[in-house]
Amino acid sequence: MGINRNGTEVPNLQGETTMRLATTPLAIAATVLGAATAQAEKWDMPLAYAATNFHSENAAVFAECVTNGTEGALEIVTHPSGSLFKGNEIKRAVQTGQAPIGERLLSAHQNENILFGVDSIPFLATSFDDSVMLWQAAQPTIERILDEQNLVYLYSVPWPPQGLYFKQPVDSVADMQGIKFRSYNNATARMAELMGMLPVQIEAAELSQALATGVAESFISSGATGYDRKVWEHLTHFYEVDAWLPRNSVFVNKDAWNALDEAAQAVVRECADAADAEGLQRAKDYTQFTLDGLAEGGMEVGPPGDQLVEDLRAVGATMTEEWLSSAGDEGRAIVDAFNAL
Ligand code: PCA
Repeated sequence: MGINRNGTEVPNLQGETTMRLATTPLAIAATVLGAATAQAEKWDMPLAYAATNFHSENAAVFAECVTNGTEGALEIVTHPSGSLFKGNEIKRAVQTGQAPIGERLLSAHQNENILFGVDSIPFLATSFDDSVMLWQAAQPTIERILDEQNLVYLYSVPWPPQGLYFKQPVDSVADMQGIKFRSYNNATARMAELMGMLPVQIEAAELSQALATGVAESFISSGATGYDRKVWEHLTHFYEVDAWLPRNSVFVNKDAWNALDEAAQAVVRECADAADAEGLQRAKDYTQFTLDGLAEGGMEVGPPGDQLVEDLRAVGATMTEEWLSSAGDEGRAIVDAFNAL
């Protein structure tokens, strides 16, 4: 037991009894300070994707960086695969303080603010370099929107380019009619509709099961997610469409952030900047590795045929117009700034 500032006995970590009375201001300060350092903060960090996915591995390194950098005063513990909160629950959980920090695909929240969908405009930014530039143009606005939602933005990492998965060869949009299509955000659902498919929103963590049970027969995603979910067990074709590179962003509940002292905040910022850069490199490294993995699993992996490219461009043009008209001046300004880079 120890003594708190009122002179009453409180338990300490050693379970010892300290009969020192905190009578002088200095002693009180020392006792309070001692209590503050002894009371390490632990942050649970929900993640939606597989533990072996590069986003999750990157987040685990970020968590360790913070834990080590603060000498354990702030310990971050990651919870991958939607084990703490599912992907579609994470943002709300962090906003309301049920979780102090989390990672989420913000483009799935386009219904809250259309600008969250800026990374999922078809064929606008289709390479890692373009993805970085588009985010450079968008990040200040996204940070402001998150701030208005009680969230502090930390870092963001792109997924590899998005391609189409099927269980048969597909040469054009005409070949897709009526297929059940797994979506993960507004853009993927809209794309399915425009291509004559039937969208159903499913978490990546539940993708294998959805394919196994026939709830979904097709989807758009990275080679990474197909690889993570071993989709070669159910599907045969991956077309490298390079439609866009959506992002996962990491953010903190603002009250949890404000409760950290400046030194801890500085450590978190430093680790976040490192995670931003290292995550990008991991995404690049994971791209070819996972495409090779799909092929090794028995899938045909390659570019789409000319007719499919043409059909997808038409769908993309419609979606771009729709996004720009609902995103207004702010959306247009981001796209213009990106195009000017
Ligand atoms: N994987 C995630 C989002 C984008 C991606 O490549 C998913 O399919 O849920």
